[in-house]
Amino acid sequence: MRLSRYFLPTLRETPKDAEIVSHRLMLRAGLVRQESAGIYAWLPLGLRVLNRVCDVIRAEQDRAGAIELLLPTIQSAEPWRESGRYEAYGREMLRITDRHEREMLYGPTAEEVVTGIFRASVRSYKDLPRNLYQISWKFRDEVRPRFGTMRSREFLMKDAYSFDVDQAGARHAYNRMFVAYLRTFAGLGLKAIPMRADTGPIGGDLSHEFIILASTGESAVFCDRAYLDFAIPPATVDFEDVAGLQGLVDAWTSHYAATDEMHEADAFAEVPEAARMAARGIEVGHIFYFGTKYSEPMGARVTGPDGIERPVHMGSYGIGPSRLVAAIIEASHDEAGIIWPDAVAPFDVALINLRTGDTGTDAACAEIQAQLEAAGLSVLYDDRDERPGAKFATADLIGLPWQVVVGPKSLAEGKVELKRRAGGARESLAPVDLLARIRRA
Ligand code: 5CA
Repeated sequence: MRLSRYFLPTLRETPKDAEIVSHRLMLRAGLVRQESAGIYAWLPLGLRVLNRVCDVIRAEQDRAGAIELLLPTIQSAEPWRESGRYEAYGREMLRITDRHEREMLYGPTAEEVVTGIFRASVRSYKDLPRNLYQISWKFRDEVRPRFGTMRSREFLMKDAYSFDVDQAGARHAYNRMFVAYLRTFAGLGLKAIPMRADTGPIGGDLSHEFIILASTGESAVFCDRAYLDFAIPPATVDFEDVAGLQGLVDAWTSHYAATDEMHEADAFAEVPEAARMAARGIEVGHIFYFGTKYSEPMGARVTGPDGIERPVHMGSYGIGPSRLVAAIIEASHDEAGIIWPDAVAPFDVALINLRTGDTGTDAACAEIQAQLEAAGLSVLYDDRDERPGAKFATADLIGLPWQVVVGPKSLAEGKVELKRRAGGARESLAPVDLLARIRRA
């Protein structure tokens, strides 16, 4: 992609009302633009990151056995009345009346819709277990939307819903998602710690929040430092292995870790002092087991192996991709800008032409772009008629993992410069060696 033909409205000034660094950088780097309070447009560069975050989430959901579908964002009030949540949800729910005076709403979550779909088509334990997930926009009329896409009113959510014949099955479903989440956040270059959590309006009695430690996080959290060195389950983990998954979850819940609402000072005091960590964190995922809370009132029942009908056991599992984009920036930036982890970078390489208009430099850049793209790397080629300083600043700001700097002086020696954005290491090498060098990292 040539930058001269792209749409990248970067800002030179630091936006005044943006309180945290990720919000400032998302606006400055042209990832998003605020349309109204807590509502953002995702600009092309931001959308590429958001899509890559969703790709990682999707791959791990699929690996864990969940099945993707897509539910409507505008829902009928009807199933919410059946579950008893229509009144209970309060003013966070955006309520809409259609032209026939029917009560509708913009979904803040989708337990009711998915339970309705399940109820209409599944009758027997033989069709279980199932886990259905979607990645779609939600709306919550937060009293205080803030920190950009970190706490917005409209936000993207991956929400999965599991159905099992009994509690033991539901526990396995919960463990599948627990392990999938560990892999997902690690795949995004983040260290997330599962913490016992309050269940709020979703309900239920078993729940973990996945928290990333960050000084700007909204939640106070308390945990054992040991979690920072825990090994992430490998891609080969067997999601059908009930005991194996339970073992992993037991290990990952064996030390103290709790959010503010669930914190027990006495239990925390038993953690060896050197390992005690009181910090702030960002909630990037939240999983719930709530049994028959929705299936019972909504009549979502299955016949078990004994021929007896019973309400299905459910859980729900959320991740916030639009919040994650901000969280990744909080965890990975410097004074000059964003430092994208390779897995989510909007482009792999920033190709910087130091003398646009110079025939030799232009030709070398075109060749490098073609060579890297043919090998499957994505390249944002800065071919604008700008000073080198401005191009370097843009490249650092938007944080692509690699910068290839091409100018007439080094070209005369048959070389270009390669810079790794993370750490800033530079080396000089022949253009033909670029691909092998980048691949080696
Ligand atoms: N139905 C359940 C799980 S599917 C649910 O709604 N869970 S939740 O309320 O915890 O939200 C799931 C995830 O969505 C959160 O962990 C967070 O990552 C994201 N999220 C929630 N509210 C917001 C918000 N206002 N802005 C951005 N992301 C949010």
